[in-house]
Amino acid sequence: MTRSILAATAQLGPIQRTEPRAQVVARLIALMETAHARGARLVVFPELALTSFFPRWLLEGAALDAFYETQMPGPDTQPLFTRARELGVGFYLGYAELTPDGQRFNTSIFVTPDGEIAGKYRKIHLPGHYNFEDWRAFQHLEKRYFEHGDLGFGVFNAMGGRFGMCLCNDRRWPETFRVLGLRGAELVMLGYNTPQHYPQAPEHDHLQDFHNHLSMQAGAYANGAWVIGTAKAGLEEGCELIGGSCIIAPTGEIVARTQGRGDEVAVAEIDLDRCTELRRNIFNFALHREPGDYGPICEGAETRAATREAYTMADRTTR
Ligand code: CDT
Repeated sequence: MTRSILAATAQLGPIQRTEPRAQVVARLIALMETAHARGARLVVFPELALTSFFPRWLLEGAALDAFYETQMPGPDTQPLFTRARELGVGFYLGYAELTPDGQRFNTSIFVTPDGEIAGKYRKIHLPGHYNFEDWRAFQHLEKRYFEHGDLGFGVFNAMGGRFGMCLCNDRRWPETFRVLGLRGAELVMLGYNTPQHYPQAPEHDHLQDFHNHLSMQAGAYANGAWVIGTAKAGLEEGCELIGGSCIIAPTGEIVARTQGRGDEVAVAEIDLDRCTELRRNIFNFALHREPGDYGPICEGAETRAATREAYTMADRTTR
């Protein structure tokens, strides 16, 4: 039986702050229909795909809560689930999650073609800062608005393959792909919102597209996995976001990519069996990995957790 899936990256152009959820969902459905018309059975949407990238503003109370989903699917997102099921298309979707007990996560889900949520991921590497910093052209308050993801890097069996997820900044960390690779992920799906301007090191602004592809291509190659990375792109509320959404083969080659910074679909056939080209050879983990020499990779977990907690508490006291 072939394990090929025609898959799509479904890039979104900017979402302005006043754009209603229902209108954004209509855009997602239009992208899904375009992908389906081109034969796709799996569609990957961006990170925080239902709203403008709100960590760029200092918000609180109802103004902040308005950006989170308390139900998935909820009234606004149900039409996407319904249409996907009608079309027989699976999808990855990023959104801000507010749980019943008040926890906030930057989340993605993987929905199978029959409409089941097969997997959930909560972002682990949260970039940015906690407090308003007036020297920045725009804020990046992910550390304030989201908790550290508590689900680990899960891998889910569906559609005849093994699927992993991550979100945006996670792709810059080789450990993300390696853990997913060790768990047997054959396709890693991820969405991103990446500003062209990097406030801490503006001399790297021209390298944002390069670093985007460098990270994802390396992650694909070193783990023998397919990767689909999908941007929210374009000029969103004064902040230019990179595009470059793409589908990457286990060899590290980009086999399909978007060309602009608006709503756009790119498709490619993903043969999951091609992962073995790498995993049976150069990256045969059982034969060639040397975990006995990788100790420092996993040291410091408790220190890191304590630092995270202390940092958050220090911020709370100064609010
Ligand atoms: N959304 C997200 O994680 N964006 C980051 C921006 C880094 S600069 C704070 C990224 O890694 O692309």
